[in-house]
Amino acid sequence: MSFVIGTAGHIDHGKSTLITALTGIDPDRLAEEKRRGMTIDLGFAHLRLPSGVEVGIVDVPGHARFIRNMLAGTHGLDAVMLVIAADEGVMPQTREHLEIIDLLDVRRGVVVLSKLDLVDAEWLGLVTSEVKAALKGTSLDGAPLIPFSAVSGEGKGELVATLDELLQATASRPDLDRPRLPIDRVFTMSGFGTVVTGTLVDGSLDVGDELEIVPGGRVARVRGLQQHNRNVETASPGSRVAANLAGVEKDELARGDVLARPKTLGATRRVDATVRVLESASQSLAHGVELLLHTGTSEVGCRVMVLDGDVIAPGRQGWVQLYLERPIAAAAQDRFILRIPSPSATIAGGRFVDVQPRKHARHDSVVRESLERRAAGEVLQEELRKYPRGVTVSALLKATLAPEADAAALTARRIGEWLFDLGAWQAISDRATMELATYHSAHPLREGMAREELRSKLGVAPASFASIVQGLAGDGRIAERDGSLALPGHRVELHEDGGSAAALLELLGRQPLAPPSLSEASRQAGASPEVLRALAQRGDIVRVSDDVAFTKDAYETSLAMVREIISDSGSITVAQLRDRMGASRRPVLALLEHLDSERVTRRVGDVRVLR
Ligand SMILES: Nc1nc2c(ncn2[C@@H]2O[C@H](COP(=O)(O)OP(=O)(O)O)[C@@H](O)[C@H]2O)c(=O)[nH]1
Ligand SMILES: [Mg+2]
Repeated sequence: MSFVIGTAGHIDHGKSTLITALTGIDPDRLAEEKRRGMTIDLGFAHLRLPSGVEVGIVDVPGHARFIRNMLAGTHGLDAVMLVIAADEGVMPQTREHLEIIDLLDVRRGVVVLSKLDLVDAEWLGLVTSEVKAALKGTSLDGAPLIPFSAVSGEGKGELVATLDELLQATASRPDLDRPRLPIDRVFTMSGFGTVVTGTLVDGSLDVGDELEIVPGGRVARVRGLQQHNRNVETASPGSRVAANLAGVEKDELARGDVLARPKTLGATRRVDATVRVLESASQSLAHGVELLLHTGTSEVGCRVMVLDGDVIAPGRQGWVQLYLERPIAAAAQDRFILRIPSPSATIAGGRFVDVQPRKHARHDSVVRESLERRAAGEVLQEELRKYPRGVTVSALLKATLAPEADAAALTARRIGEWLFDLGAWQAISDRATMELATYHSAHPLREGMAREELRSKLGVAPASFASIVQGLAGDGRIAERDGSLALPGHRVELHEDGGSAAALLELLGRQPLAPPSLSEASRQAGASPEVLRALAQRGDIVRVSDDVAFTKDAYETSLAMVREIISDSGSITVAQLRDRMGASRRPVLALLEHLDSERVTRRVGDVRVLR
């Protein structure tokens, strides 16, 4: 089992020192950090707790100016160590980090009262009550408070034991078989090439995996993996991971990009979200305001559309649609923070509910109800509703990170890889029935509508149409006939033709084995091409060429003659058949060529034999 914990707290309160005390690793790795004695960017360390639990540790900067780095470090935390110097007590970034932890819903943590060596018992008592008050109502309310001194080492044993206990009671990160590695660091290592690090969630990675960089779509291969400086073949969710990537240069990657299996994670410029505005916010969250969105390890400018009302007041919750300046990788349920760029301050945070939403009208109760159903857990079912023309399983899963099993449990019409919301399927079925009925009444002599015509009438994509036809046929709503589509009850009715069909059959039947030219006979009978097609489809006539047709009986008779002659004399010539049928050369030749193309006979020089 492995977990990731992070630090939080005001600058100079002893976060980095605490990590060194726990792990022997100095998380301040940059030269500038060493020189200035302060954390600027994320630092990393690791620890094995007495129970054997492996812990990756992310150290964050406390300085207000580097809060964006702090936010990148809070992604994927199982627990947090909020460090508060006992001599200073609760300071501005103590509160801000606590608010961020609360908005991101990090529910487990310990509060370390550091620099114990600098205070007396009485002062410690005062600070303790101040800290407890600050935690009230946050996700760390009731978290253990552990006094600690990096100078004397006091409290270290208790802290380690408390962390161990806390993590042993923590469920390991879910493995959804949909690995996501939001990148927090990119560098090159000589002899290895491009290396990225991050906190892995939602699935495991293996050496050799092909991964897509979202957004952007570049594909890279995992050449090597490390966890806590050890080479591993597989990295599991809930761990700090360094991945050596082949096929991508350092400058093609950046913090905020996410590695995922190809085509399993989407990029988006619009999200629907539920958001809570901080009680302490200096202003309401107003419709139209431009803010900074932080999610995963990414940061992007966004504009807020408040869906209900004009503002969301401090302390209140509401629905928003966020328009992002550029696409980011995101999935439903991901947490995020909204910050005012200047003067820099956290204002709100929440959870994405839909990462591929339509543009919404404001104050629309239908939109709100759909979002509420999503927030209540019906994510996939709601997602499906967005596709009135159906969606493939993989496309549906992509926006939600839901596992394949959830797709199987949907209330939906499923045909192969295509899923249809039941209401949408009903609408498609009704539309198809209506279009075919209209077509049949306009063309009573036609067997059915061309497939492509029905597809365009339904307005569905070519990719889904075969599945739709299959589904409609399976439901008994349509029938496929000779490549055209019809209502199952449709019959070509020749009484609609004003008697021309009967007249034509009569003309062809006068001298059945020596039929007149079809164009001439049709003209005389007044039979339209429709009528000819209908007669042929019904099998009343057999057209052997454009201008030659036999009645059904005459065709069968002449076919029998052909077989007979060939079986008597081994082959047949045009002249032999012409004499036998008593016809002119023209229909006889057309008949034999038709039989060649029907693969009944085969031409050999001047004669024909049976195939
Ligand atoms: N006396 C005392 N000083 C400490 C303790 N922990 C950290 N410090 C000092 O406080 C300063 C800031 O510590 P640092 O770990 O960089 O704080 P951070 O900004 O929260 O990471 C450094 O000079 C440390 O040596 C402690 O327990 N006791
Ligand atoms: Mg530090």
